[in-house]
Amino acid sequence: MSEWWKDSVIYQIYPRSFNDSDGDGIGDLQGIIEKLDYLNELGIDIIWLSPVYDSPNDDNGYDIRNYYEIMEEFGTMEDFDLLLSEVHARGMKLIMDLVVNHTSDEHEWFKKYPDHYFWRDQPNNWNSVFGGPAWEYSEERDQYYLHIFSKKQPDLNWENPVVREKIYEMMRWWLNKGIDGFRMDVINFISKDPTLPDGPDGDGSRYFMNGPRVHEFLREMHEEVLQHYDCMTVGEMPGATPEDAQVYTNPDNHELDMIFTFEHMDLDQHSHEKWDFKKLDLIDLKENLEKWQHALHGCGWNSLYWNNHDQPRVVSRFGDDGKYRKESAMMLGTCLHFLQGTPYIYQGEELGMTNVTFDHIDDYQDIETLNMYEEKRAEGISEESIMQSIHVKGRDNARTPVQWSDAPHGGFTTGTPWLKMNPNYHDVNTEKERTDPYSVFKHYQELIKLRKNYSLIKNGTFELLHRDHSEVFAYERLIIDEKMTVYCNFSDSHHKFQRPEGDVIHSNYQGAGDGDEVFELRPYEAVVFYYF
Ligand code: TEU
Repeated sequence: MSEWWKDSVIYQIYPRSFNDSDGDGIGDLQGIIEKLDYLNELGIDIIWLSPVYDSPNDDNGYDIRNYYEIMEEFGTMEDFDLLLSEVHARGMKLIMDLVVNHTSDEHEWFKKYPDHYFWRDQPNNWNSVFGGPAWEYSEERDQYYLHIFSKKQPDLNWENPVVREKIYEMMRWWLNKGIDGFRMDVINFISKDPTLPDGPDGDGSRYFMNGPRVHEFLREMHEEVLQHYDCMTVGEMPGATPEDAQVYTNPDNHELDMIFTFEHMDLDQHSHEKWDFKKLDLIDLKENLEKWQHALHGCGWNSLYWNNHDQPRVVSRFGDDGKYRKESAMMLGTCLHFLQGTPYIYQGEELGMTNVTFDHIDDYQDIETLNMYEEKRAEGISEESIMQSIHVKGRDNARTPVQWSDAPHGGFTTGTPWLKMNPNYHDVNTEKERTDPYSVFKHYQELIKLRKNYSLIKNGTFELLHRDHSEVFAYERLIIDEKMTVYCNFSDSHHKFQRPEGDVIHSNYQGAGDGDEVFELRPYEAVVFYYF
């Protein structure tokens, strides 16, 4: 089967915040259908849909109550079928989120089958990702159950073959409908050390990340399900190293097509504590991406992303969301899209959408943010300092609704949005972006086209240039007698370099690369030279 995902650009939709068709303030499937022509115009190939299954929404759909039903607020199964056929009619593909490390505690399996989960008389010392212990006491059973995420997300016990078969059956059911693959939520957490030992300082990750049977389970899933379909898979994998990724994504191993690493997302924080942030050192980022480019070249496959529904907006994070918002949003796009791998665009990234700074905790909705707030307040940490962390790192930064126009609520809804809009929607919205000749949207359109015109981007080797430069990320892509040189200025300073060979094929500035011997990079300028 052809590896079509290697030639594709993927667009992630977080349905709750994408487009609301019925005025209840929550995005829905009909809302997505209304915007398929927009996505087609952008030029993307594949849509990744964050969970749309029936859910009590403790974690916005990542807590699934029924894998075979659509969440009421999002529509019906008929709406889903229509969405799928409309996506296919436009020559695009659709992949679904597969959340099978855990279910909702309201899933019928949790009520009926204790052996599908982890129950113990005594909990171990693990902490949950969303704060507090990873074990919840049930009076009914007089036992504790394991939940690595919220207490409404009990972990499934993959040691039980019945659980695995039920999951495979559900995957077949969706693939038989014609979907084109899965993004697999924390899929490297599915195999736990069955003795569930205590971890250092309550950190159990060494006993559940990349656990003892994870490769066996994924190979079984491939054999039982995936190999029978022309589909793609991407595994979300916190804590996966390049060496792990080589095993997961090497086609000879029959596991997954690619994974999401977290390494480059964790560079602006101290240790594993996401709220303990520090300024990104660009050299760390360059060396990290270099490591991944080299590790998977010729033996696996990278996914390329700056953004998703869990991460702050990249233009605010690694760019400049003030004076150079447009320039830096474009530069970041260029920097990522010329690497080897499959690029992911998260909704609104193509507009240069930014983080938000709501003043009050009541304006936030995310469980991780709200739990952290409570915990830190109880520890006596100041309101001001907690709010600052939320402004920098909170997941709701990515979840404010997509800004379609200058109309009330950015044209997202005629009702009241479930999460407040970013107030900058008057300046940043799709209508403006599509008419403005200098726009982030048009820049992304071009990036997507360039990948299709130059196979070097897909196949070439990667060489980091100017390794020790702390403000410029430059690299070369090479194959036989073709070469691309990419220069990206991550600062508002001017920098001069010797001009590489070739013609300028892409930039975010007029007159980029001008000069015989030497050329200048202006603030947040990106320029790509092509030589053959
Ligand atoms: O995220 C997994 C994950 O590790 C995140 O919790 C991440 O550490 C955190 O968001 C950083 O702030 C996946 C989903 O993408 C996320 O939305 C879910 O909340 C989580 O799994 C549980 O399903």
